[in-house]
Amino acid sequence: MTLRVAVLGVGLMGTYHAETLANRTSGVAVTVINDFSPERAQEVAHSTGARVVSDPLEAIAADDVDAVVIATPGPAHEKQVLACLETGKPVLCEKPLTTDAESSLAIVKAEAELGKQLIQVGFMRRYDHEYAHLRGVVESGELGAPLLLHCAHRNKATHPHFDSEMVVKDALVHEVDVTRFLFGEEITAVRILTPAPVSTSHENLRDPQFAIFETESGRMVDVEVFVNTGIAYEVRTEAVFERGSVQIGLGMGAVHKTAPGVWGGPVTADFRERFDQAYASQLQAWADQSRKAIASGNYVVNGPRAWDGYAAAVVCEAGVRALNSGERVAIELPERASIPGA
Ligand code: ISE
Repeated sequence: MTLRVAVLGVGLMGTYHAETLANRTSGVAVTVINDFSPERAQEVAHSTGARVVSDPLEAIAADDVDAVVIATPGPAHEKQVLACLETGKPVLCEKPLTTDAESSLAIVKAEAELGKQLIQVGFMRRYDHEYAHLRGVVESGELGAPLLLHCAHRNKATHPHFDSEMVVKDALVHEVDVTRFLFGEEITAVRILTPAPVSTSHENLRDPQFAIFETESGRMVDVEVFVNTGIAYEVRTEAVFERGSVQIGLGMGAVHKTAPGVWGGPVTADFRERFDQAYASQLQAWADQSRKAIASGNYVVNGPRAWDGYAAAVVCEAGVRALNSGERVAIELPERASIPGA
């Protein structure tokens, strides 16, 4: 069967997803495009062979739609994800799952009550070969137990309206998920330090920021998030184990030796370039899993689930409190097992 997909929201990410689905994902047809801008929707529909549906809920319910990719702005997610649950359609929702922890938990519970795993959250780093390798090293135990993570997350530039809280909710959220993914445990406290800002910062933007996470077993993670380096897109993670360390994201694919005494290689300009393979693998895995679920009636999500979106929302909310207070903020999640099926 061909999985007929609606893409909601065709800004930067949605357009990239629609094109990846249409041109580089097997077993998929993009049938419906929705966007608040009719011209934009028409443009992407034209290039992907889809039709435009102007109402997002109608797009989700459409007969020629089996599954949905949500790339609309965060505040629209809650209603749209709930509509996917109501119509029983698998959905890949870009982060954030919703904009606050309370509504994310409501979604976790609604999906659990339905008894069908329909929601995957777009934490695409889990599909990046290097992160998957690192998770493999943790799982194999070959270097002993992991103890620490050192992370750097640098963007070349952000929009002028990108503020301090967005550094946490939009950028640091990836390290929240990476920490939970690599260590396989929840984050229990967060602290955010704000060093002297880069001169291009403004009143509402503390940049860079320095976050420290503690996890259930007492492991620690430090993260530098610097979203206006003016240089390039760099995401690095070093895991320190009992018997060694592993570093990823060095961009060491090809090392060039050029001018005398100079060596180096290309650095990626933005996250689409750096994580292109992860985004494409994520969509292919999600499409394969959705086709299988629809054919068998057994709905299972192997990627990050609604619970992962919820846990990230809880940590980010605490992160914003930590940012504003300068204090260590403890985090309490309900027991996942207390919501059977979550
Ligand atoms: C963006 O939304 C992403 O997901 C990128 O991975 C991140 O680096 C960037 O800071 C975010 O704005």
